[in-house]
Amino acid sequence: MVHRTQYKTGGRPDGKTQMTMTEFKKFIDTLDTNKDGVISAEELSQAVRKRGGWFATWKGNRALKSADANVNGYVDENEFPKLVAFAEKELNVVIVEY
Ligand SMILES: [Ca+2]
Repeated sequence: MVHRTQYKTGGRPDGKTQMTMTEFKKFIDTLDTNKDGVISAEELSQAVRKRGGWFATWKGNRALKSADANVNGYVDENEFPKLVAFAEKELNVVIVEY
């Protein structure tokens, strides 16, 4: 197992934001603006919009569809791995596990 401690969060040479799974869960909590415990399509869209980009809303809706395995409009704990994949792809976040 490789510990990539040489980079601080946000300081990666590829410009991506690096965070641990724990940090990522805290980050996801901040996306849950109405605190109902699930990330809705709108909340995910807001997250993408915050990161900028003129096509952010479109991407957010599209990403949620790919993350929302049981197509109920929300991403729950069971779908968390897909949320991780979404963040890595769309939010320039790299999750490091240790
Ligand atoms: Ca919510």
